[in-house]
Amino acid sequence: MDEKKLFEDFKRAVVEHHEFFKNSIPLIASENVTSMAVRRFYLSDFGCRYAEGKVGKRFYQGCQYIDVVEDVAVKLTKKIFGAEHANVQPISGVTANIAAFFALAKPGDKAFSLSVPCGGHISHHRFSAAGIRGVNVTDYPFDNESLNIDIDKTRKLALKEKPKVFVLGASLYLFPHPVKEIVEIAEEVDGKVMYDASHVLGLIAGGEFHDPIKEGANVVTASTHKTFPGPQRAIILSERSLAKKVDSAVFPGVVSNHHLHSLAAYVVACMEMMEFGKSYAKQIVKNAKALAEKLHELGFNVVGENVGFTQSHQVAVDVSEFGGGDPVAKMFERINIVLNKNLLPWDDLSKTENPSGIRIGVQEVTRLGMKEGEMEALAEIMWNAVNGKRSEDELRSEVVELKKEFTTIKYAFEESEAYAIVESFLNGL
Ligand code: DSN
Repeated sequence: MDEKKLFEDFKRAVVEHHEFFKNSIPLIASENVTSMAVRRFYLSDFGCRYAEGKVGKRFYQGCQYIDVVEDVAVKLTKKIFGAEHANVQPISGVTANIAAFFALAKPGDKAFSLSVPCGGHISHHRFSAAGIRGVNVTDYPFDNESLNIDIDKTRKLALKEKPKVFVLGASLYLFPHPVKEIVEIAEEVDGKVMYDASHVLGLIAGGEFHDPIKEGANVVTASTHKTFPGPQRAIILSERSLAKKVDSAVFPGVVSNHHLHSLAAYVVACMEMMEFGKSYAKQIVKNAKALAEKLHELGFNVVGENVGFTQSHQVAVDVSEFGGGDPVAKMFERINIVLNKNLLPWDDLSKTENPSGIRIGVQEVTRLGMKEGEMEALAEIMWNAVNGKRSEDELRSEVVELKKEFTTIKYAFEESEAYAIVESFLNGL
């Protein structure tokens, strides 16, 4: 092994990764950038510590201040989302979903989830969280016109199959799911509704999407780093009656220690969303709509033409006519536009390698300050790219030029303010 070469490769990759993202338009719908204030906490001593168990009931000494941090995280989470109970310990969305399935179902129980082409996340299925709990999953009937769950067919199927868990929320998530209607069906068959809000958590916090808790979901799981611009971890919200089951499914079920530096960072992200969440979420949805409309006007086959394209941070485009999602996503990467290929509701799983679609998320570029004008400019570059109207070198230069003015994080506290803000906030609690 040439260790010197490995180290050189590592150094180069670190530098070039950061250079690439500085000069790129990031459109992966599951990512976001954290503020410098949030990042400051990644480096704190909390990241060197352990805190197994509950606040005030730990298995390690030295947790008295960590207890305060976790208590604040729980209180802010309950306040932002109007939840009776919050568990802030899961270290990822999949971990949260495994815990939720353990809290809500027994091995052999049935669940309804959206198929992956219709937007369901892998953890809603047998090859991940649902399968780990031994839950048997049936796909919801889906309506490709309204791009949503077909309620009448779902009700008929539910009365026959009597699922214990109805999973809502999605990875390809353009329109709010019919939570109230699914809650009614769940009540008829004695099931529970588990809503995976990972993608839209920031939109919910900002009041720009529906509110699954108000609409009756029993458990809400969510990662905290997509439209909610926090560190990479997750939360579970639930009604009070499920609190014990959720908590013991999380610890000792799926976490021991729970990454305390990012827990402290999450508190700062919560405070930022309480301050800036409304305006940030509003601009995200405006940007997604503006991008979808311009892409459509230029000639792209944007998904959802008859239903207004999107109500979230996402836009989906069927790019079959340009060779499919795989070559198109790779071509965009070559010109510094970063997005992913995506199955669409009319694809079957045999198209996983080269699905019909691409998925675009505008939450990160919005956080960097882009508005409707930049969405239009971006759409033009994308159209010229798929039509080969300019060379890739020219298009890359246009991307770099467009990105130049958008390299600092908006809707956020300054790093220099972070400690003072945390202090004043804690005083006010
Ligand atoms: N797979 C991620 C997404 O892009 O939706 C979520 O974990």
